[in-house]
Amino acid sequence: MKHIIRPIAAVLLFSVFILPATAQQENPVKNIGKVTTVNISDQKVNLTTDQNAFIEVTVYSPSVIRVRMDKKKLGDDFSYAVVGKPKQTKANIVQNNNEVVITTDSLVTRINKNPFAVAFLTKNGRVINKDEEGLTTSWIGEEVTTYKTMQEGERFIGLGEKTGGLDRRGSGYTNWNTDAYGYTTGQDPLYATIPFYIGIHSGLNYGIFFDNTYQSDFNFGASNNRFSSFGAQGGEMDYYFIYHTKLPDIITSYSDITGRMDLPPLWSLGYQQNRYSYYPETEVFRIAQTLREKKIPADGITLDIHYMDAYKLFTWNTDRFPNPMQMNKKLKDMGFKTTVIVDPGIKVEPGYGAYERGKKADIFLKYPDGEYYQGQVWPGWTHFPDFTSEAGREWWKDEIKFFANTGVDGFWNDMNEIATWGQKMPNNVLFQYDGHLTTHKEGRNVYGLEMARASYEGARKHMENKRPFLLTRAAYSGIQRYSAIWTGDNRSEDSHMLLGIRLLNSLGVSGIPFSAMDIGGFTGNPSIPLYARWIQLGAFTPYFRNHTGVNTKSSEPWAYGEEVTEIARNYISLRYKLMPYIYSNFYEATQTGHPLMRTLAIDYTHDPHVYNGEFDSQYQFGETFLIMPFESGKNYGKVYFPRGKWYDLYTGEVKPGNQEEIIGVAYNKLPIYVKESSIIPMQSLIQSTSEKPADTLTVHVYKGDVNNSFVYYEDDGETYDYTNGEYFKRTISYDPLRKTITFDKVEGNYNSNFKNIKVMLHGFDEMSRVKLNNRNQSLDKDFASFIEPITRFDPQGSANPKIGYNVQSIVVKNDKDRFTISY
Ligand code: NBV
Repeated sequence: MKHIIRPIAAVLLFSVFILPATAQQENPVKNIGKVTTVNISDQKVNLTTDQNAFIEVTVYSPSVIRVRMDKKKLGDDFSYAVVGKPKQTKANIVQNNNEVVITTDSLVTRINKNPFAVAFLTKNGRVINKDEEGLTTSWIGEEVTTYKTMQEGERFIGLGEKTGGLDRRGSGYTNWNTDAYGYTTGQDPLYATIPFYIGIHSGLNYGIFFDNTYQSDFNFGASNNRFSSFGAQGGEMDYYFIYHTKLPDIITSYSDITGRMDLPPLWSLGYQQNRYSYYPETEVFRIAQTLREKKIPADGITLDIHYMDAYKLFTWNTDRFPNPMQMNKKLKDMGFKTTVIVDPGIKVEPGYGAYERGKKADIFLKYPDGEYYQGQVWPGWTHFPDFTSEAGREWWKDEIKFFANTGVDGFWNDMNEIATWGQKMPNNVLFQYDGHLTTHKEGRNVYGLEMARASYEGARKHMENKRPFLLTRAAYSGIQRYSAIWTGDNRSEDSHMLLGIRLLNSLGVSGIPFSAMDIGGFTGNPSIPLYARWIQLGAFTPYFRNHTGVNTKSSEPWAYGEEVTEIARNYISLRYKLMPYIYSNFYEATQTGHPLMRTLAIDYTHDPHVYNGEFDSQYQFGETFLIMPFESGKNYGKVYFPRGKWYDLYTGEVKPGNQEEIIGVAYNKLPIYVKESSIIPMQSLIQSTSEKPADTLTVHVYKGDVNNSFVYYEDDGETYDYTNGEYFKRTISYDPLRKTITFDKVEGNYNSNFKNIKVMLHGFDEMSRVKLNNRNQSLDKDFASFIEPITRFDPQGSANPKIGYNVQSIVVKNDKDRFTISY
């Protein structure tokens, strides 16, 4: 009996004392609630809810809707990322008892009133994306999260510098800029915060940019089968929803909001030789000289922290670099530009100039009691300029003059997460946040962005009409306006080379076209084949820099033996020959935000193969080249050819699209294919971009079944004169139905480097003549060759056949007027 009475008593006790208490307990998750007031004005709807939430939905453009929410009145509309303003847009906004409906030319936004929930639909009623109606938006303390219904088969790409596969479905990510020395291939977070992703399902695609600089978290169905979500530890829920039928247009709209890159200096697209660190000056010259002697084209030398006096910023170690101005001048005469590293930490040392000047200007980060924050990094205890204050940035801009005065052309912003020897930085450090005083919790993720901004603006201020080059490790959305980004301290491993490709591809879909990884790996030493493969791939990354850590083997292209030297020379040379193509693609990035490294998801969004882990590191370099990044040491491997036709770069052999294939992979050749109908402008080999190429531009045209066009762009590559019309731009188009290749009339006042254009025809039938503007012209026999044979495979030297194949060509004048070649 006793054992029955006991449980009954327990149940009674539970219901009397515990249950009512439970029922009265407040729900720790505070939901946004049901709409109580609606205010419609022009392109905007303001709402409040019974839970005292304030909401604002703004039509930014026909394809972009911004949603802001807070559990108090919305604050000042301030963002470090956003530069785009709402465009005057025709929007029809109506309401009834249950909902508010906003209709634009491209989508329908339905705001449900009870509970508040948003759904975005196509004009014919298909759900693109909608709030999870049970969860919608809620707060746990200060943490705010919006939950979206997981759509059938939904995939997620983007979010910037995030490890893992291309498709992020099933994973969760955190944004908290972190010094991730020697990170693993699955580590998260890394250095940069780009809270923008693209959702893809059932033939639809959309983007979401969540503009909040607190630590943010994204869940794409990680450990849950109900929703995708995004949220932050504090601040407003503030997101931009972007819908376009074509994925590249989503990237363009995102870059309308957060800005696009400026044209980079041409030299920054050449090969850059780095190490931690080249010193003294004689060593720098040895490297520069050897690159020239070995005929390995190069444009940049980078100086890492050892150029400074005891790691003190804005100083030179004069034993190692007695006359930096003279050195930089000499390097320039050899065709090299100098980039220096800049760290944010200023050594606390009475008498040290930058420290004294910083104190005087009172621009360092402070604790709430007014004392300067000190963190430990290279020079020992240091203060950090507050780049989130106008005064801090102005101070830095003046300091930058120190380098500009010695002929430095590039500024490499390191350790700006902020890195303090891998230690946690205290949260009570205050950030000015430009008039919105806040703590480390909100300031950290934009520190790198604002440091890059100050460096960029400083360089612009002191370099007159010359374009500076900027590189940064930490970042937030919008970084593309100021700087290129590199993926920090990777490892010399095959998996890191492939991860690096995916990181750069992901940065590319996230609005950052100018990116890099340390070629060869930063920690450890690559094997010979790995180094060879990596340098080949490096030639097809936007910023091409070879870099390695402090205690590692030398990583110059000749450090891995004669054969690798030849491989490196081949691919670096190919990059230089491709410069007109690459530069034109950068021009495209400045206009549309489209990246150079294009994951196949950009152009083949709804082809499931693209997301298959076997193929998800494949990418296009520009829209033309299909690059197959293989691990080193593989003799064959499986690749996927998306729809269309693909030409083998080396043999001209055509591969049909829409199929998987096992291909042979040679150690000395990176598998590269050219898309049908491609138009590729190339120039003669030069050893640095300061050298003028020969006066004929070669334009390769590959026969295909689809129309294609390419915007060719040229300017001085150095100044801002292009903003005054000093450029040379024309569209080149290929029409297979009409059988024409047309060079449009040139726009701009710049005189091209090229007097002639040689058009090389790939895959076309043998023809005896073509017509140039209706006049017959005969064709020449020609040989298309992109790389040289390697000695090992060519012991007899020139006796061995060159790598390439026969084509036909025609040379025409580079006339500024429109002209057509028809066949
Ligand atoms: O300045 C030294 C290194 C630099 O070479 C590297 O590229 C950065 O990511 N820097 C980090 C400082 C810390 C190295 C352990």
